[in-house]
Amino acid sequence: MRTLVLIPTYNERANLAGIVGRLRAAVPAADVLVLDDNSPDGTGALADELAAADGQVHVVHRTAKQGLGPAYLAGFDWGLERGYDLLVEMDADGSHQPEQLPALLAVMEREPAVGLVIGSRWVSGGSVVNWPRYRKALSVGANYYTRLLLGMQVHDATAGYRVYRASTLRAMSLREVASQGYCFQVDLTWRTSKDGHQIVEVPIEFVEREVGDSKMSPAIVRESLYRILSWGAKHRLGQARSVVASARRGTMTERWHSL
Ligand SMILES: Nc1nc2c(ncn2[C@@H]2O[C@H](COP(=O)(O)OP(=O)(O)O)[C@@H](O)[C@H]2O)c(=O)[nH]1
Ligand SMILES: [Mg+2]
Repeated sequence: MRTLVLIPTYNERANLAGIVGRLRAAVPAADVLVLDDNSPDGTGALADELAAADGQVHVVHRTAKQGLGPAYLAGFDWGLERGYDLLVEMDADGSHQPEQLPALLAVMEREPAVGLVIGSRWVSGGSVVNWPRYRKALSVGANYYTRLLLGMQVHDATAGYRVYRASTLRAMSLREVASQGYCFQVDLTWRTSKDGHQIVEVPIEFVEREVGDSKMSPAIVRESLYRILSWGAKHRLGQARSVVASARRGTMTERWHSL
């Protein structure tokens, strides 16, 4: 299956060559697309050099930092237009180990019904290395909050290491996706689940970056809290309405039988 690995970057000059090299060695058949948001540190120029040296590496230059969501949406468009079968999301900072990608891809090869494979930190066998306590709490808390509101049986809905089957993305109204920050991951997991596609979680070891800075910010956390709450409120309200409707139907049936 033709595979495209999407790597969003913002100020990842110190990490990019290493991660692309490891990826090309681990999964030589996969093509790579770097999605750079005009990083001030020159990551885009470095990506151009990598692309010039390797025909399987490509770059999309975006004009400004607009968040992970819009960058990935541009990458999906690029990949779907070119007929890739599998679209992979992977961070540039080494947290997602390219050597673990074959295990994720193997599920797609083996199970045609699966629409999304998530590299999961929070299933048995998954782990996180070198994360400060507050980051671990944030991730565990975000996943608990997501499960409470949306009721999905996914343990790591915020995970950024994942493989989409092209058909999953084609069936989705990607134009409607407004999430900018990391809640983009929950947004697409929720859409995938509502569309009835099977989601499989494969345990991964997530290793915190050693070089460069995280782009996580209070604004990203606020956006997640707000958007997930609004999806959850709508979902739970819908559930409540259908319970009331079926209770009413039950009452009507009882009345009918009592006549
Ligand atoms: N293109 C683009 N990439 C981004 C943006 N924000 C984060 N990234 C990339 O997304 C990946 C994950 O970001 P990171 O800061 O490591 O998040 P963390 O692992 O949650 O701390 C990295 O490859 C970043 O360079 C953005 O606004 N635009
Ligand atoms: Mg990171």
